[in-house]
Amino acid sequence: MRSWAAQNVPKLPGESIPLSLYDTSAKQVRQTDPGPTARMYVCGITPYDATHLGHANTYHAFDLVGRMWRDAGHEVHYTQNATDVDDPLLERAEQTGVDWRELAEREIELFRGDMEALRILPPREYVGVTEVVGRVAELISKLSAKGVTYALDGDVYFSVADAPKFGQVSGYDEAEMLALFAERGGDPDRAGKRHPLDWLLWRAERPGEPAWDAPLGRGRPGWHIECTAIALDSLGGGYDVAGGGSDLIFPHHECGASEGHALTGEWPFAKFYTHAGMVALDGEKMSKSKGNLVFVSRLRVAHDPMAVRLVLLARHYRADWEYVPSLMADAERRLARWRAAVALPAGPRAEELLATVRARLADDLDSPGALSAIDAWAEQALDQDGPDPGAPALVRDLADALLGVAL
Ligand code: 5CA
Ligand code: ZN
Repeated sequence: MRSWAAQNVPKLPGESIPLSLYDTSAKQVRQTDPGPTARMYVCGITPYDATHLGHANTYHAFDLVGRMWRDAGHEVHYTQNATDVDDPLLERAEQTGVDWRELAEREIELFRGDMEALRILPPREYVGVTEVVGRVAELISKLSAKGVTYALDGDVYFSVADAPKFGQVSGYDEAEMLALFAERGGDPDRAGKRHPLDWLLWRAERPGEPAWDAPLGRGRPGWHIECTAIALDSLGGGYDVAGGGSDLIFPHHECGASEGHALTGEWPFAKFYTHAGMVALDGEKMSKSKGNLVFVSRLRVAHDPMAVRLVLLARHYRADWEYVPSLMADAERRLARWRAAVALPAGPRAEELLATVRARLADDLDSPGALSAIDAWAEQALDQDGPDPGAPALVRDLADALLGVAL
């Protein structure tokens, strides 16, 4: 599928710093250690409604990961999916009388525009599930040949009893897993399952639902296997970072990791499982199903998109936070101050600022720390001028390259 347009990323002088990130699976911050090409997969949208600030928070976090790797001289192979066939999309299409393909296409196009406006660098591969159904079916057959699946009325399940590493990504106990499984698309109570946590790999055709021919029988993929298949084919096992919001820790990334393990024999399937916090509105997690949404497409028209980006940067990516309109006003003031400072003919020397911003971001993406450092430089520049005619351009470049903020 077509991705979106990339902006040019300025090259920065001086020494880069290797990126450390929190790994949910290890429950600690560790240094990433990619090869010449860093490999990252981030779970994409289910395109049945417009991009909200919660989505943007997640894609923004992993954009910072890619920017830090680029700064350190790595090529970045970034892959993202779009869940362009799934229950909530089909339900919304049915409710609104729109063809599900049209709905998905329209929302994906809006998402591309939102990502471009926020200057989020595009994935190298942007893959719709409908583009790879045959391949997903093939991998499910491969899992069946390994004896880790079973059929139930034409549907195919992964048997959790055959997933020896299950639980190692989330670290959750069984009670917690059961509760989240039910809440997030699982079917713990379905009669005939061997274990309540067995998860669906292939859903046999139901009347009125889209289906594809496959040796397994006509049907469509379950949720988790789509990301395992796309990541595996695009990046290979043992890739550097699997990302998404914290609502994907379980069951999505847990199940995906076990699928990857069964298919490749490799553990961990991704070296880091990294998760962004949840953005809330009016006390509840922003979600399409609840309808308490702040749409990026509206915010970026009413405000400078760079101020929207600064709202996201002002929070640590792993924090859960609540959106209130005053955050937008704070960000607009900050943006105006920074722009005034870099418009000066000279400023305080900025080499040290660059080192600080790199160090803050290298430390598990401490973007609030990076913003404070730039605030201090801007304040000094505006209050006292500075001797260095090259400083404003350097600050402009570092904000652009490392934070994605165009000043
Ligand atoms: N298509 C699947 C992933 S394969 C999916 O979860 N789609 S989604 O549209 O529901 O979410 C897209 C991304 O945004 C996911 O990474 C999800 O974790 C993240 N996300 C969803 N809601 C929020 C929120 N309120 N705050 C932060 N991130 C969120
Ligand atoms: Zn996913």
